[in-house]
Amino acid sequence: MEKGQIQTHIKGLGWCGFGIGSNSAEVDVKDGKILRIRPLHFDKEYKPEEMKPWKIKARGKVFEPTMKSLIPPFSMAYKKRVYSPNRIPYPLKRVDWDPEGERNPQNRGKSKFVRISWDEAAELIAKELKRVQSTYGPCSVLAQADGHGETKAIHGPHGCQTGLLELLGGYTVQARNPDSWEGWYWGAKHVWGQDPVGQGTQTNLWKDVADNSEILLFWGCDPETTTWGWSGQQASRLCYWFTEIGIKSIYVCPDVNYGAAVHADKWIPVRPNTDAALQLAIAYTWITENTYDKGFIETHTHGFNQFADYVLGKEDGLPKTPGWAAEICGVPSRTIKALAREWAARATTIVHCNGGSYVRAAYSSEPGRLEVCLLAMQGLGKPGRNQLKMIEWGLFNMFDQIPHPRPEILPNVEGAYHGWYFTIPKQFIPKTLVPEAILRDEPITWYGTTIAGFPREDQFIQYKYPADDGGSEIHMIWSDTPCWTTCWSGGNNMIKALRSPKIEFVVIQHPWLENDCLFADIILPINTKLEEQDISVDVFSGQFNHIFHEGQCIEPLYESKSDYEAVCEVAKKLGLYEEYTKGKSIEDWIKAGFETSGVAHKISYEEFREKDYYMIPTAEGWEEDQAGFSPFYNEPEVNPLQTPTGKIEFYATGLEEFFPDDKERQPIPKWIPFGESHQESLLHPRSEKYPFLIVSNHPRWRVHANLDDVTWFREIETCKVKGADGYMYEPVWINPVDAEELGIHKGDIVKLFNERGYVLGGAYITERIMPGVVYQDHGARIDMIVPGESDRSGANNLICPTMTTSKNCAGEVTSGYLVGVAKVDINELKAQYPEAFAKKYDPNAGLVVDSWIIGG
Ligand SMILES: Nc1nc2c(c(=O)[nH]1)N[C@H]1C(S)=C(S)[C@@H](COP(=O)(O)OP(=O)(O)OC[C@H]3O[C@@H](n4cnc5c(=O)[nH]c(N)nc54)[C@H](O)[C@@H]3O)O[C@H]1N2
Ligand SMILES: Nc1nc2c(c(=O)[nH]1)N[C@H]1C(S)=C(S)[C@@H](COP(=O)(O)OP(=O)(O)OC[C@H]3O[C@@H](n4cnc5c(=O)[nH]c(N)nc54)[C@H](O)[C@@H]3O)O[C@H]1N2
Ligand SMILES: [Mo]
Repeated sequence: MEKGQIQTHIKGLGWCGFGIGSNSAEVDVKDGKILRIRPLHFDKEYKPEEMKPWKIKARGKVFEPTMKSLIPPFSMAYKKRVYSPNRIPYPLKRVDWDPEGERNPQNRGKSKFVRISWDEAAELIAKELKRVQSTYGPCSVLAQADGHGETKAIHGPHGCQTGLLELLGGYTVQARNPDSWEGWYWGAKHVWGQDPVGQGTQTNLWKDVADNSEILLFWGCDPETTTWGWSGQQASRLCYWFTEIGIKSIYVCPDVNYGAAVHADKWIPVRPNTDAALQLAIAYTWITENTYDKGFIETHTHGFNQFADYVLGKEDGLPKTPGWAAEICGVPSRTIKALAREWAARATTIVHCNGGSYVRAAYSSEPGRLEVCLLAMQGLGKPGRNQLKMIEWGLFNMFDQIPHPRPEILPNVEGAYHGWYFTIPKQFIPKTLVPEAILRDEPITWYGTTIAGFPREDQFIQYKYPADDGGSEIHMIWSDTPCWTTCWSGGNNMIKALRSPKIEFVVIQHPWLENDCLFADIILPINTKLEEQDISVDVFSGQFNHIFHEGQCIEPLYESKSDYEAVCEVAKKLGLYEEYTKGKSIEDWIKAGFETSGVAHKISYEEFREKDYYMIPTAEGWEEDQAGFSPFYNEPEVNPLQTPTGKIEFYATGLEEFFPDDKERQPIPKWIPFGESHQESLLHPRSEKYPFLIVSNHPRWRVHANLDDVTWFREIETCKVKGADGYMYEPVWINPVDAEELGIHKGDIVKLFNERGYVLGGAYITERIMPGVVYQDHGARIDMIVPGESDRSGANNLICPTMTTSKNCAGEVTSGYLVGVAKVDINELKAQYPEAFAKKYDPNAGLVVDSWIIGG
């Protein structure tokens, strides 16, 4: 390569992970440095007639894919993450962790790290693995190996260690919760038998909506934000087009989110996690005004009468009128009635990305299943009346059901993939229950594997930790997903667990020094995908399915290696290198990935490598596939649902059979403001002390824990608010009415608090958030003031409820809970905790690595 010459590589850049969810991009490299990242022009190597682009024609207009990839906007800034000053440069060991002497678990998150060599790190890990497994049994090692991240196949991003642990005789896995869709999983699944939104029946819905819908209800949906790191810009284009062809967009959410700001014809503000009351009042209006589909209820549903009795107040003496709901949810009763009437009169489809925070709040099973009940009351599957998913087209088993035209081939990279596969070894712990499992001395139990895609019946099976035959307590953690603290429910509790003396060794592999990494004993420096060669597919972006080879753009930075290579180092020390790698080189793995991808009969490997990508043409006749639930709508007997009755169950027969006494998830969906598990409602006396409901959305300027240190974003005022002390605080949106009452001004440093601790933020005063509600995105890099108690960066998951969705539902609760809000005197805090505030800080990148490395 001559100096000054530009070299270009295709890379899949998205953050879903698992080797899918990539949006193909091109990376220009000059003199060994990344120059820029830009879309891939599909027509560089393929002619449109080879790709057979689909076209949706409706109301005199046409919607079709573009000839370039619609990459997520975050991708374009990714070089800032690659070159972040927070990259972990070399292997590190916690200074006061001595495997031969004092381990000082209580100092995790407090003490600093020293540099060690790869050789020493791998040797220490191998030794500890052998010691822990021979002392306590194979299951005593917990693999935290789930999570989203860079879309890698050969190199990770999550679960490379599980392959090696299997060779060592077993491990415990942290089972990935159905995080994105808890409410659908624990609730709706018992009504329509299928997994969450979009994982059911989604065939040809874009076409159905374009042809038949008159109203789109964006219910807890922000199609402009949740696509920025995910499926790219197609959702945005589609929303503009739906407006262009005359479909009305109504947004139901506590904030004028970024989608509402540009697409909404109407915004209906609703208080966080009060959707169930609003939904019940809509049902009430339809029942009392006789505007629901009685024929459909008769032939397609089960248990409507019991539901109607509850709605009308015959069961509990409390009719769920619009007036009743208005008090609870903040939507005026006239608006509720108007919404109900419009919905009944005009073909309405509900649009989600994954459902918004109310499917991840206390008792989220209830609004989740109430939505399906409402859809059923208007004839689910009738033309224009469906539930439409706006991201992740093509995830998991949705492949046949994606709303863009039926693909001819669904390419995959299974043959090259090294990550965890959503299978469970002998012992597992749901992610939400990991702190409890560590902190409690007695065994714990729960229902269901908690893994997305598992059948409804699995929720009736009770599991246990430590598992009965061959299980054991965990004593070591090996994580490649070090963001439990800032992404899950009750992070402060996880901090306590990570400091437990039961956990003798914590090894973490990660590219950046952040979040749970600070609690490790050994840290391995991982590189980004731009530093490695790989193979990837795009089945996700709603354009064309395609598969591509990913070239190595730059040399690995510092001493970093890929997740896979890092595990290889440990495997070598254990004498398992050949077995772990199956004797294959990276080139061999790429070939294996190609050969099993499903396209090998279409293009030779040589041609694939020469062109670097293969575009899969759209299947002929895709328009004929029936839309969404219309097969069920048209012939319910021929196409039954996977519920016990095969019908939509207003009265869930499975719940009646297995949990007859569960007050928090009864056979009929209910409005549950508070109960045994949660008291997170304005109707509960706790709200006197903590009078605000917090909305903690998926971050506009991050993907969860990813990207918090991207310089280009941090200068945007909804990304960070610069405090008077120069620190970049995570914004807290406060309505002007509340701000005045609290004496808070724009830019003030504030704290959000409850019994579980407090986090700071920077006040952003705006009418885009409704009164009584504050909004702070989730996922900020933690910056502890007192570990386990307080945090400066605004990592609000630290203070969200530790209790799961409800007693028998092990889901996360991460939004829509109670907090107090107050202005903070930062100088007072600084005087109180001088050490915490003395850490090295760069406003462009947050806390810097050197503040954690001795001699760094
Ligand atoms: N408050 C609040 N909390 C929520 C939610 C909410 O709505 N509100 N939503 C929930 C939802 S839906 C989800 S999906 C979860 C997300 O939770 P996770 O999926 O756990 O979070 P991520 O930050 O996407 O990714 C996990 C970690 O992987 C790291 N990573 C990325 N690429 C690589 C790699 O190549 N190698 C290694 N070793 N590490 C890598 C990231 O830096 C990050 O630390 O959060 C949940 N938490
Ligand atoms: N930029 C970015 N994009 C992402 C992600 C990310 O972290 N960052 N994460 C990805 C992942 S893993 C997932 S699961 C999806 C999530 O996709 P979603 O579940 O759709 O995302 P959320 O941000 O949780 O919620 C969307 C909107 O719901 C509204 N909302 C919040 N609380 C309530 C409530 O109580 N009631 C009602 N009616 N509305 C409410 C807010 O307006 C919010 O903007 O996004 C994906 N895309
Ligand atoms: Mo998610």
